[in-house]
Amino acid sequence: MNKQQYYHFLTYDYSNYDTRELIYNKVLHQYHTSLKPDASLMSELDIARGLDLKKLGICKIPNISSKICMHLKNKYFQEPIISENKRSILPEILIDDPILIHIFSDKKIIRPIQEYLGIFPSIQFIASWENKGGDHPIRTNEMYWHMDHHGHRFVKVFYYLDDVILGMGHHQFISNTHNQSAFDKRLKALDPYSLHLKKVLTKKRSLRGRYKIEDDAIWPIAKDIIDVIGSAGKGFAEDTRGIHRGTPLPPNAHRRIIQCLYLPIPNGKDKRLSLTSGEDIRAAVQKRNNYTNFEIEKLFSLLDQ
Ligand SMILES: O=C(O)CCC(=O)C(=O)O
Ligand SMILES: [Fe+2]
Repeated sequence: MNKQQYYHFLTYDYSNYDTRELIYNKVLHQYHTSLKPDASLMSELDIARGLDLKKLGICKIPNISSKICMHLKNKYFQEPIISENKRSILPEILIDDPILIHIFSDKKIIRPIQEYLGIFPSIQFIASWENKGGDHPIRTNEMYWHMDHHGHRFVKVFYYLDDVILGMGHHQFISNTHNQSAFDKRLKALDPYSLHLKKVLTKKRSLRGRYKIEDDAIWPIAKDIIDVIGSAGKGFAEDTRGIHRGTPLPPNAHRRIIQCLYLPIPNGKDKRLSLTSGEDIRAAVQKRNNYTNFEIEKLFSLLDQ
């Protein structure tokens, strides 16, 4: 396998989970041992959150303040969105924002993710967008049940910038669908009623963005849906290899959000950015979080290539 085929295998291949897991662990061994999770550097809460990620695929993280949310909304979402249903800010712009870098480099997020991934994470990109409800509900692709493909294991951290109550574009995640091996076993145990769901998932795994899962197909596992609601500043971390979606918004409702993707190892797929503010921001993040040189290097390694 060349490098590209190998990345593709880890990111998209559903046929052999065990081989994926084996390769993943082999690659982790190539990193410096100090980047592995170390209980002495973690609070009990960090460890518990890492375990939630492992078990459920989602965990709580500390919220950001409403003042910061207001600042970010004023900075990036001044212009009202009129005709579109979704507006995104360019990742190239966001990656240059020291406030966002500090938010997403905080050890209270990083340590649980490290615990889950088995290695200190790297930031792949930062994203931010606004969803707006229209008179005729138009659903973006992310408003259908789906899974993301950024590698064998990865984490997205989200912060709502607006208050989000049920039905106002809240995010949903189906717990314990992120680990393919466990999920497949669970689907098997649901037989015979899950036959349709299994067919639908197989189709989604191979056709990905070219196929939309019908909402009702997920009923056999609907009891495990986690609805994420909260005030502006609400944060959560999720392995979005699990089944998730944003929900459609009613007319004129808005939901603004910031998000960061963390990878354990490169995936050869996502765009690379450069951190133009460079050394200063690195030094500030390192100092604030007490990161070692290896850690700070790993945190920003994907951004600078
Ligand atoms: O908008 C949402 O809540 C879902 C977004 C999503 O699917 C993603 O960021 O991967
Ligand atoms: Fe997604």
